Amino acid sequence: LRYFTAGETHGKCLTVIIEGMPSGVEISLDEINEQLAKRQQGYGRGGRMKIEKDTAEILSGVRGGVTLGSPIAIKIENRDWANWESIMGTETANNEKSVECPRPGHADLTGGMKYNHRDLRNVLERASARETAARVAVGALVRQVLKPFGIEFLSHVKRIGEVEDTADFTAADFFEKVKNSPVGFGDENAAQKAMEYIDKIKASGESVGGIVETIVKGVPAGLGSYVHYDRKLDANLAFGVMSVQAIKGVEIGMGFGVSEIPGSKVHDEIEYSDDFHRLTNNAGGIEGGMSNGEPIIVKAAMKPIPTLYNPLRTVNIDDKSEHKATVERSDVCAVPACSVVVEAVIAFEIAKAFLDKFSGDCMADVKAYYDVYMNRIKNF
Ligand code: EPS
Repeated sequence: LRYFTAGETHGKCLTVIIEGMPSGVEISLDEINEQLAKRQQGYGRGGRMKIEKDTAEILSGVRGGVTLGSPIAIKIENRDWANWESIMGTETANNEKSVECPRPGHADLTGGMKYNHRDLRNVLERASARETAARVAVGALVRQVLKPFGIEFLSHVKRIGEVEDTADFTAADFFEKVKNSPVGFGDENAAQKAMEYIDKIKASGESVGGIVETIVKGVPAGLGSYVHYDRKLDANLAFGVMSVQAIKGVEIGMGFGVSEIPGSKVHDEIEYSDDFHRLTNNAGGIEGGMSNGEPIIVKAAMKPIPTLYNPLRTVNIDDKSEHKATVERSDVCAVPACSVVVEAVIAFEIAKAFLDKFSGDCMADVKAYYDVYMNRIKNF
């Protein structure tokens, strides 16, 4: 399973091609569009989200709502293109919105040096997190392979700047509350504080990051492998999550916490009743690079978006004079959106590991392999 994305933030559209989906997967376009809409929401987003209404158009690889086994192409239009056509046209383009003052923290400067772009717009157009809309579409598509096997994905925001949501995600109504929270929190009081904090940050011309957490339930033991580095599930999850714009840290299970306490408090004791399971889940569902049957828990830290309305110091790349960084319309806080994106890239890595393990050209074969394997390990 693999995919490619293409598209500039103010270009005509985002395009993605997904290859390696088995045939016979029932596809709901509504489920893809639901995730795209979710990515657009959240307290602290900027003006662009008022322009866009992200919807996926499936161009190939699906017939009558069922995958054919051939590559699947998806298009997401940029409504803002109407305002940028003369600047971003592929045939003719003017320099009206050229960028010479790179934003600290963005790809602008190094990207310009590397690709020899004197107009740094050529860098930011592709480095922008707009590209994550395409990846959300991929995640929403491939998780439809996993759905019949009872694998589900849940995400929430754990922190926005100095405000932490300490509520327990195992509480019965936690994710119902998350769904209705403008900041993706499970605790309403903490959510209120987070929104006030975002208002304060916005008023001071700042931006803010946070921590998001994804929980994957129903993953069978044995995805990934201990035998080779590039087959380790945790390594591939970390790769996928780190590849999301603005992510600076990834933790699995207890994460960095494992460095602070003794082994007996870290490792999850094993019990047998009907099947093997762990008494705790500090490992976050992964041991030896393999899923162990417990929920997979991944946390990611997002840095504040580099575009500041009260910009930082930088240098004009043409005359080398001291300047304030370019102010490009942006979001004050995109952490709730980031939780949707992180969930999507995790869905892709889990689907990839699942189809590596239960490889088949059609869903009937995938299901047959799955059943044989599950039966065997049940009697282990
Ligand atoms: C984004 C669209 C972009 C940015 C944001 C993500 O739209 P525009 O640049 O037109 O405002 O809001 O991109 C960034 C945060 C960034 O640093 O580039 C989106 O669709 O998510």
